[in-house]
Amino acid sequence: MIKKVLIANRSEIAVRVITACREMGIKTVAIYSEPDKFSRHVSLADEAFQLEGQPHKVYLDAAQVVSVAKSCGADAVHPGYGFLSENPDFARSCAEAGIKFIGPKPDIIHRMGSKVESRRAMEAAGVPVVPGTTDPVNSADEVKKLGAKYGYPIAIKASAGGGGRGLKVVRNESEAEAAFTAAQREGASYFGSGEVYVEKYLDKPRHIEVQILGDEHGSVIHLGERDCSTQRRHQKLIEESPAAKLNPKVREKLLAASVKGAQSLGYTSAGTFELLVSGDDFYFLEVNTRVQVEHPVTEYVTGIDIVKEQIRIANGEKLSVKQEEVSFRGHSIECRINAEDPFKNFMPAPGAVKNFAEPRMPWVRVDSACYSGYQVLPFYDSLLAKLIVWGRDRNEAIDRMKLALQEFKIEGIATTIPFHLAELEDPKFINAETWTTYIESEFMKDFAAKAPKPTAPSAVPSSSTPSVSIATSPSSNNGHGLSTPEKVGPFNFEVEVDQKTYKVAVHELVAPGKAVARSGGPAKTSARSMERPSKSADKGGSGSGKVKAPMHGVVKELLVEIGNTVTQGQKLLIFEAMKMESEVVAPIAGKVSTVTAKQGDTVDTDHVIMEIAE
Ligand code: MV4
Repeated sequence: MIKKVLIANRSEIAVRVITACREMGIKTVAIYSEPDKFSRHVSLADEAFQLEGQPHKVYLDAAQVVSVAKSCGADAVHPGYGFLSENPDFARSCAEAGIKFIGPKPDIIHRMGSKVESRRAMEAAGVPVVPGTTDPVNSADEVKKLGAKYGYPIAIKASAGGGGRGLKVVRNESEAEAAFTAAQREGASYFGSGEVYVEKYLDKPRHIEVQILGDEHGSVIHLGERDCSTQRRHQKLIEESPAAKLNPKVREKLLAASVKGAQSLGYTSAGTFELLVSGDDFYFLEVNTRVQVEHPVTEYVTGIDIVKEQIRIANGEKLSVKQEEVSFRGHSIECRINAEDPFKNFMPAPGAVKNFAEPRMPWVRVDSACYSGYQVLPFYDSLLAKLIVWGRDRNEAIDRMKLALQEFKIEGIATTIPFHLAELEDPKFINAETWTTYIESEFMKDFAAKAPKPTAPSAVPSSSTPSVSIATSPSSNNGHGLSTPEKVGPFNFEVEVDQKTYKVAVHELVAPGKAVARSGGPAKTSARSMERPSKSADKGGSGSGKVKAPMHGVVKELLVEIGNTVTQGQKLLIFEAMKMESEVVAPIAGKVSTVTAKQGDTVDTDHVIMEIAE
């Protein structure tokens, strides 16, 4: 029996797993990077260990994680999502160390990591796949032949890909060559494999996924579907269950097909079958072998705790329910509250959260590791909180979500709350008529006009009012941030350091009042962090254009080299920060005179990546 779980993750999902473990009487061990020492996942766990290494790399350090798990006596590891969760080698090395990996078997993770392989497996199991190849495609000529066979548009996809990377749409024969090369290159550089395959490209599909649970006794069940069509550049923003306006016959078929697919794999643990739905047709896309960010909407409509099921399954126990005992009730919606500015192209907005007050309402759940005084770090994705509501029907859930968003106070940084409020008023969303590219191709066009205006923050004390932000030490377990009074202090504390006692007065962090953005509009973060990459270049005195890193991040792709002539606004490089890619464009026309970074380099805020001479 599992007695102690190491959570190989951070932030909200680590908190979520810790909660499930505590409920089951299981001890928990957190791991953290140095700057993550104030995260709630650290203070909530029974034990916590700081990992050695760079903040953006430590949670990926399989060897170190296994070694910590061994030395602290953990008998199981929960990987959460992202990081090591779909790394078959990590799952294997846990097993070799005698530690249970809370997830599917390593060979299943490995097989599903290859899209070509998973398509083949699903085709063999009789699950519909998008028309296309189940063998890798090796030349642009082959791509053209397939274009003629299936009819354009077609998609070229990296077999090792996921999310949107390595996906290229080919609309006619003339685009085949470039798309083939680009998909191969992206596959090789992001996923270490240049293997690509071809599918018919579906126009305006919905993205629907099926939650699967399988145990080691051969039972596989589904917990219904989720619609995740509301997303932007492959980042999901709103998810819901059930999928609205889905033909009940189609629903029944796609749920049954996913269960059949999972059974054919001998799938164990929680998993998600991703599908594209177009009219009454559905097609298998990929299997995600982890617990997903959006699992709470399924928990709300079924009442089943997916993380606890994962732990029971890893223990060798049977699923706690049979398929016929799973009942679906009402409707649930999740909004991802990200530290991003929807008024600035969803630019990541790391910084200090000055006030974080969750909505307190029935049928509302907030999954978050955030609290007043929390620092959103630039090294990780920008998910601040998941806001999840339940309603008897979709309309009630939408109304509840709108109120919860209005009541959610996050001050100090920009968030996606204004986006959510606008989207929930959108007729296309209300009528469930959206599709995977709707947000970027249509909704965002006049977003600024329909969004609730973020009010300017009233007198945020900067230099005039001294303020101290206190965060508890990692070893304490006060669960800070669980309930935060709006109006704080000054409170007087006595703090003991090295056997000396100090008197510390803690003042309120943010001036309260109605004028402070209720919906998390941008307050005063550093001007720099709010800038878009396209504006992040200064003009030097002599007319040279300095192209600076907009924040700490990675140069993903250089699109020009020294000596190239560029026009103003031309794309120079792809920059990645907080798991988001953005394009950096030329501030002026001229010649690229210096390039100080190569592809894959990590650079600090304001590092001059290139200079352009007029
Ligand atoms: C597609 C598609 C249309 N036709 N495949 C994007 C990410 C990767 N997981 C698969 N993706 C897509 N594959 C065919 N044959 C459209 C998408 C797609 C998409 C899929 C799921 C969620 C969001 C998406 C956004 C744009 C495109």
